[in-house]
Amino acid sequence: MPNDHKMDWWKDARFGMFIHWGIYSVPAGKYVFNLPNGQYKEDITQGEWIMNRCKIPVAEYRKYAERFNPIKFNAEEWVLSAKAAGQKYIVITAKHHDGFAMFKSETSNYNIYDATPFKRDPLKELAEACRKYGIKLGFYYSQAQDWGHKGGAPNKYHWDKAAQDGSMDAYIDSIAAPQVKELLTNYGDVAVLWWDTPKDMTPTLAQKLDSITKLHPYLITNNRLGGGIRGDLETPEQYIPAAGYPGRNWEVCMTVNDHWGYNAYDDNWKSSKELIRKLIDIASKGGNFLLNVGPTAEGIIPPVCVNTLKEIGDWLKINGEAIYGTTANPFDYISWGRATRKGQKVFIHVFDWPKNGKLNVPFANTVTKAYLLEDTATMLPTKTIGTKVMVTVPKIAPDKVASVLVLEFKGEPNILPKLTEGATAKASSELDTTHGVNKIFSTYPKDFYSAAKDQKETTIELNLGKPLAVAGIMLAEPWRTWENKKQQFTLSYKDGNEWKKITDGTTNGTGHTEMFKEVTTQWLRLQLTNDTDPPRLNQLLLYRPD
Ligand code: JFZ
Repeated sequence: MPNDHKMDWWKDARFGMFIHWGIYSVPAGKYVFNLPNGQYKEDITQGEWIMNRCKIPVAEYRKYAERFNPIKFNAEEWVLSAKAAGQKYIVITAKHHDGFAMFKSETSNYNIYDATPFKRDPLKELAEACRKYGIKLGFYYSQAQDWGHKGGAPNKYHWDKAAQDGSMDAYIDSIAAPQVKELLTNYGDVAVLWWDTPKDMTPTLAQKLDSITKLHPYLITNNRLGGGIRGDLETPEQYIPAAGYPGRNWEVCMTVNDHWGYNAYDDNWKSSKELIRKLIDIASKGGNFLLNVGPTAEGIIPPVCVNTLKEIGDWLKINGEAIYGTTANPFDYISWGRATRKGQKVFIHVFDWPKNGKLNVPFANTVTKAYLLEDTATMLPTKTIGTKVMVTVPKIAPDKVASVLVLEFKGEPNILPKLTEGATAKASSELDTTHGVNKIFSTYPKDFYSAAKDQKETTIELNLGKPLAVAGIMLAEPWRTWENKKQQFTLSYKDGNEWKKITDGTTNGTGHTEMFKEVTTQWLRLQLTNDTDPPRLNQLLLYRPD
């Protein structure tokens, strides 16, 4: 019997910690290739995929287990770091693609208890610490890819055939299914099961694992089991969907530097400011943020990461009410910030503080109270002017990263319709009827417009129905970060009979949002060029002047 409320805590939580930890933390990103001429070549770019990317034979890779002894591992410290960051749940790699189990498994002795000098079960200790500090615990399990057991996917890419070739059915029956049962029975309440890379997963194989999870009605699973099983949430990786994921629960997973597993050479750390604003952007679109740490082989979360997480937590200590338990931005896009809602409160997260001390919020409701979360005792003057509420705020921004203004209002948000409401479009070519140009108006993320298959460019003309003031555009695109796609775009408006350029640029294939000097027009033209594929667009949104 589906449990409709199982997602409630998860939706309220908004922010979790992802932990990629395994014996791949021993090489810490470095692999030395011995070359025939006695020379050698060093690669320091690796992480949790080192065994695959460096085609390390199984027997050689297993030696990392003999050197894995994380004596500085302290489960309570990890859980308290998550707590200090304001993260409400933890998802840790119980088994990643290398097939090594980070828990005491009766199913395979290729695990941390039996195959390393550590002789402890870190998942047992983490489960206890999570219960003690009220943090939900979830397990990442690589159900398909397993480079350490015969039959693990991807069969056709095995580089150590003698040790890896075998039946995937047998692998699922003898390794994956029994281990998933162990994880869901030996560690108390498991809140989330995070599958990954469903290579070669057929509906039959997926059913073998899905049937186990069905015995746990409160267990949340993601969309990466395969075999057509959608799970409870979408998992955009390393990017924030431009328009969120209307109609689905979704969770952005992201690294703090450029690696999931520990890489001692990667110090391209994102700042707490950047990460706080990503958390706000994600929450303003109704999503969750699963932010990763990659502990060392000693069992230490890199201090720079702990500090950055602490700074995020310090911001949430003051502004958590504007993130936890909120829903998506009720009104139009705001270029100078973002918005979340909780009932009759709307939280305006201001990134760019107004020099003139005036904030114009695009909704026309009666505001009963306006104040800053930083100083809830001081009421701020407001005035409704047409379709906006103007709030007079202090000259100095209370917070350098994001200052939260709270507006308590009456009624349902009374906002102007989207500029694309009632708009029509025509395109120079379409792939087929299911990828017609009208898909650009669909909010369903899987819908997309595509130009005809032999086209590398397309022109889309928009008729807004009447002259409207336009000052921004959002282009949602269907690709993922690692696909490194890009599209050149030029946006123009019709002035009399002449097309005049508004802006142009290049996207990164995962979406592009840009504000520009406002124009009032009924006709817009978007020219898209794509060097590798027919141009595509999931969605197009236009924004009013702020
Ligand atoms: C996967 C893992 O391979 C990676 O190691 C990490 O655990 C991340 C969270 O998830 O990364 C992916 C997942 C999917 C694709 C590529 C990388 N994909 O769909 O191409």
